[in-house]
Amino acid sequence: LDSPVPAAADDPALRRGAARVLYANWTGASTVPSRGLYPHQWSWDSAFIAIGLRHLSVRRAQRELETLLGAQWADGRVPHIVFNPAVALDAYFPSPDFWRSSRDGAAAGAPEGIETSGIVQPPVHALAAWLVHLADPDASRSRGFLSRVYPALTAWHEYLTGARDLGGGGLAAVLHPWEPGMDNSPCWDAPLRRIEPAPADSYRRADLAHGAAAERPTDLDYGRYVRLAGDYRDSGYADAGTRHAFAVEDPGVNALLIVSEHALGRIAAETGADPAPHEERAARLTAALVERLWSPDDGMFLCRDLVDGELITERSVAGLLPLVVPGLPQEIVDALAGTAAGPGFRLGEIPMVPSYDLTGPAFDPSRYWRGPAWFNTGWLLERGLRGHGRTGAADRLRATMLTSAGACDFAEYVDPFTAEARGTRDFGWTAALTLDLLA
Ligand code: 9WN
Repeated sequence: LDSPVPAAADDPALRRGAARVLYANWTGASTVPSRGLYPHQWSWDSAFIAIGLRHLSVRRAQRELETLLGAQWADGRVPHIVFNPAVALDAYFPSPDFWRSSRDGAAAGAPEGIETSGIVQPPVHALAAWLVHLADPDASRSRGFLSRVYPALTAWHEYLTGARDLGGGGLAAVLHPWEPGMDNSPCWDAPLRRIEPAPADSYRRADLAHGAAAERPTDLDYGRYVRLAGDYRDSGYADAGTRHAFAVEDPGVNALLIVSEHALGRIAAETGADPAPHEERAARLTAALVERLWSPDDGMFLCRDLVDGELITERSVAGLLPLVVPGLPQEIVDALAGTAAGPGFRLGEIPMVPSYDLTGPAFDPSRYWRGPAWFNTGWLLERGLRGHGRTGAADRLRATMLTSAGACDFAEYVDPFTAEARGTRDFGWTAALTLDLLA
């Protein structure tokens, strides 16, 4: 796997196609993941999109992140959706009248005058801000970009490592399957079984108007998503002093937090602040990640269910994402690379890395986060492999991702065996990360 392969040749048509998607999805202050299915701003999408946009317009990439951070709550949380008031309420569910952030989130410091969701998504933002800065440091400095985003990013990480350390072991917990961004991952099947679904007639899904039912979460999943989100809202979006029916420590979320914490250290140094607290926090998080979520028997990280305290035995791509973390013990890096190349994920053998173990009982090559391959996780693995000196494997993955992205019209996700398009097309982060891989 580590034998070098030629890097994919530059492909002007692919570059133009990816740029076209990003221009078409730009709304004036941010980018929608998809014009039809996701017509608002999403948190981790915007971070990945900024990483691609920096190759088209550094100014736009900065704006993308600043718009998102403009909707940050006073308690530090960055909401997973920032709603566009010009979009019809029934275009996406759950809509602003479900979350009621400016009213029900007031105690947690939701902003007035902007409607958002009340949950979060993985913290890719500080990494994105740093990469946007690197694209043109002079332009970044002349606008004071990093100085302006640094306090918001610091407050965001303090929220995750403070209010969200619900397990008390030093990791950030997620409270809803939408928070880790991998909505219907088989990892959530067991924790979700405890949740009474909301009545089917109490809400209306909007996603099925834009996507095949066989490629989306089920109605039973949605009933549970709605119950959990509604209960969180009804608690005033309180993290402490309330019993959470769903609370999980996810290795993907925490790996991204660590990488972003390292980026925050770089941002601190660049803006004249002290990087040491960030490097120390990154080190503490890394130790906690290994201590709480590493499974030597599986050769990968697992999720921990904080309701029963146990590790969840399902193996998803989230458990490989800590490969992006610098400074992991070498035997863990070796084991992760071995697991990625093994029968569960077949890195280097099939075109794309699946979202879930190919040999697992819940594997489905078409249904969302239960098997299809996604470009953001592929991009992270590519970066992780490269960062740990596994250049041949990284080059190979990069080449197959680029071939797949063009052939699938920048699909949201693809069948991992055939790279056939699944989900929506002209998807923001697929286009953005293609541009980044081409750069
Ligand atoms: C719920 C926007 C988002 C991504 C998530 C992906 C999907 C939303 C949905 O779309 O989730 O947040 O309606 O299915 O799972 O990762 O951020 O692209």
